[in-house]
Amino acid sequence: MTIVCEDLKIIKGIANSNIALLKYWGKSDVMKNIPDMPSISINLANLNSYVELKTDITKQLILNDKPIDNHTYARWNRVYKAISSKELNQIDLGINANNNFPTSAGLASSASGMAAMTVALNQYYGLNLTMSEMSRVASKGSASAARSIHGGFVETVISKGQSSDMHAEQLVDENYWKLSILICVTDSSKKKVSSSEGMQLSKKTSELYDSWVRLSKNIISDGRQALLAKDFEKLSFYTELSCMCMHAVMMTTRPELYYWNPTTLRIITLAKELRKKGIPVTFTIDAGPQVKLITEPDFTKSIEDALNEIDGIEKVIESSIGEGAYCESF
Ligand code: 2P0
Repeated sequence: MTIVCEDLKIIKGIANSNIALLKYWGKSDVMKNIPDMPSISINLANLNSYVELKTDITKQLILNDKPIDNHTYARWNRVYKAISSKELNQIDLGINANNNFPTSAGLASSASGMAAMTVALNQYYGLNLTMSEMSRVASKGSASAARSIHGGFVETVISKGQSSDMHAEQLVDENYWKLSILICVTDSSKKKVSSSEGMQLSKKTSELYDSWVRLSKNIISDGRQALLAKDFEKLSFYTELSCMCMHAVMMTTRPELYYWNPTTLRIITLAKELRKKGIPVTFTIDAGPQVKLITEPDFTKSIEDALNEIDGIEKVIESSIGEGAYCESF
């Protein structure tokens, strides 16, 4: 394998987190990380992961200033192996990863982290992979990471059968539709049940799972149409339908997965009240109690003012739709 960057001391991969407007929950192949249904996401410009590859140290694997745990090692190993065909314990580099937002709290830190690592390793090994190929590699670390390689509005592509695989493609870029996202953090502590674990439980035990798989395919095609037509009202409908169906599956999982807290529900109620007053706003919630409000930029300020009246919000992170993952070297 050619290493073109031997003279460099640090290669830094930078990638943004993403949120699915139209979600997936559940996998057809856990080992290969292949979802049971597609998803459509937006890239979040202000939620960033940085993965530095340090060529002057070896085998130091750090996430947010601490050595990585076994769970993170397994994720990183899958990405490293997909790029280098070697195990991570054979690495001749140091890896130092950081997020500028809470880790494992339902804000897709694994998506941005694995995407950042993929672009950095691609550069270090001089592979010149296309964005689609890097998306396929990133998916080995986390299915949602396939989406964080691209900027703008992104859809996953799943191929089934013997050589089953997944990657994501950009639908339209970040300039297609200027939307503003308000991420309302209601509890930044680490979630008790990880997405990977939760999805497997849901597939095994929720009576709603099969209906969810069928329904989500229609939600994706109708929602995609609304997005491409920039029809905010219709997109809101499908965004919330997707979110609520997914949470119904989570809540009917045994043991049940309640990712919400009382503040989560207060923010949902507020979004509906604001919409009645004519403000274009929709919400989505992932595997955690944070609520993401999506609006048009002119309405950001009035929504922020309304959020100030709600108890229990730790902080609100504002973001626009961001660009795809990239690399810096020095
Ligand atoms: C999504 N989520 O479509 C859904 C909705 C969370 C709720 O993708 O096991 O990071 O690491 O591949 O893909 C989060 O799960 O899980 C996710 P792993 P992934 O955004």
